[in-house]
Amino acid sequence: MTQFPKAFIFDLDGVITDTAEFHYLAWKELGKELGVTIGREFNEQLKGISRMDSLDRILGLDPSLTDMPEAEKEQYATKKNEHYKRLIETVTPAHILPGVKGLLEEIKQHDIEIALGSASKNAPAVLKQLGLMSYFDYLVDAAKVSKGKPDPETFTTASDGLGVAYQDCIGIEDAQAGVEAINQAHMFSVGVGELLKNTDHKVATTEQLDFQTILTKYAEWRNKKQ
Ligand code: B16
Ligand code: MG
Repeated sequence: MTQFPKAFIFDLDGVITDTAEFHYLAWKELGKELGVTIGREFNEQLKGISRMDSLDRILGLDPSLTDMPEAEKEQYATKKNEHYKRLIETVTPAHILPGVKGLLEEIKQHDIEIALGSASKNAPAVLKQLGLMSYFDYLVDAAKVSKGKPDPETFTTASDGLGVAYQDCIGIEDAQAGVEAINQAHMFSVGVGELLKNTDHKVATTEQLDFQTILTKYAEWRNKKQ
């Protein structure tokens, strides 16, 4: 029997849109104040990582900053977020990554539910700017979970919110921590990015996210589990 999924859970940054660039610009701006240089290569490490964990990694670049008191860290994190919020005001539907809108349409046409599983507290604002809010049946952002990716909580909270069993869900991620989170939630993992490991299905770019191919691979995965 062909197995159909009941829900898709999308990561935001790197899957639906490339907010990583805005996070990068905002951290870079903060870096100037802290006296640390944040390069593009280093920024790769911050993808999918929470705001505070990202700040900790940045402070780790300069030994004189590593024991900064929590209250001061909060102030810097807030400052970065202020920069970031100003930058995302420029986000429009043109910033949706290629292939994503078509995939969302196809999922909806098949009466499959859609949730967001993002580590960003700004996720609802970004979805609104992109004009995609109406596609989503349930949103999980950092405000709803206590443990970030690679912990499975982001994805299990999404499927619990939709009332769907974990094995009936497909998660889509661009960060290794996110792929691990999906796998640990016992869901089918789709990875966007050639370097990702341990995915159940992998594509190089969002343009290659093909609904029928994902469904076929998912059905094979389910049949193997039985
Ligand atoms: P915020 P995702 C993540 O989004 C970003 O990849 C990561 O760079 C960012 O630090 C994190 O959200 C928190 O974002 O500061 O807006 O709460 O990939 O999980 O959608
Ligand atoms: Mg991501």
